[in-house]
Amino acid sequence: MFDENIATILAPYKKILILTHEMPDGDCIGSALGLAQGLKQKGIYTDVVMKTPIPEKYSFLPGSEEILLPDSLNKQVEAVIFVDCSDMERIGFNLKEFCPKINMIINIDHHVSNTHFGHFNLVDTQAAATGEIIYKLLLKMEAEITPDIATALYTALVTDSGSFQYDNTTSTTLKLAADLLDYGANRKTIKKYIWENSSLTDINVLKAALNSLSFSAENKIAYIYLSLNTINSLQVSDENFEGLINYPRSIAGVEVAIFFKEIEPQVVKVSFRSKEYVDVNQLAAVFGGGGHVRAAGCTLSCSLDDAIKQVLNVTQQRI
Ligand SMILES: [Mn+2]
Repeated sequence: MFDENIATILAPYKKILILTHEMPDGDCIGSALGLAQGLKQKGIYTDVVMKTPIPEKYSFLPGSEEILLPDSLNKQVEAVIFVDCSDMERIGFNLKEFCPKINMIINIDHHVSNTHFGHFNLVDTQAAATGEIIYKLLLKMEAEITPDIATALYTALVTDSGSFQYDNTTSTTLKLAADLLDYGANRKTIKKYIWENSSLTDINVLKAALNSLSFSAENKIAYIYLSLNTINSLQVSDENFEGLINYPRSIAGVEVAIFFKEIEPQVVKVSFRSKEYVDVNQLAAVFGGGGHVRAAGCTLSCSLDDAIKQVLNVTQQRI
């Protein structure tokens, strides 16, 4: 954690980049937009850049229409804030290639696997969402928490905490969420866009995923998988996968839920969730990935069948 005032650190820079991870989720989008609006009040102008367009369900967030793709990056930019990224690779593109002049890196995150890659690192692994850290930072900067900022940060909190159900939810999370409602977070709109907005494709992907549901280790491991063929035939985009892993996770007696997704021939993305005792951050690290104790991921370069075999093997040893 750093005590320096972020506004002072950033004051010499004309334009600052805010970057988040690939396949943006509610936490990184809400955190980035909330931070951008807070900094703007202090005369600090930012470009929020993400590798891919945000999922449609987050399009209600004020400022989301101004999010840029890496192609439109300002090559002269010298300062960058990484939001919700455990390491620099999480942004999904080579920053040095796009912005060779970067000389100030600020890292704001809550992943236990964070590598403290910044010149300044604001990493709080107790925070349920990066949005919690951004909120505290904005208060410290004496930014005004507008209804738009409150909506962005509430979205970050409510999505990364699984609607305040996951173990990362603390009394602080709930207190901050209550504050954000008082500041005018638009809870009804958030609810409508995020949880009452499934497309037919979402449901077809869910059908295919549930069709694959399998068990291991006396039903303590439950997993689902989607092959590249299935994904192509359903014309799926990244956002259709969100939340699928909660189905195997929700089954009584299951400790570890795993979702295998073949994204290219010989490339399989794996997501892990655990309930009580298996540290899936360590589990994902075996395959070069990471994340949180109860939620993590990794990517394997092999066939879907091989990925399932290898990952189940390692998981079984930890059950
Ligand atoms: Mn997060």
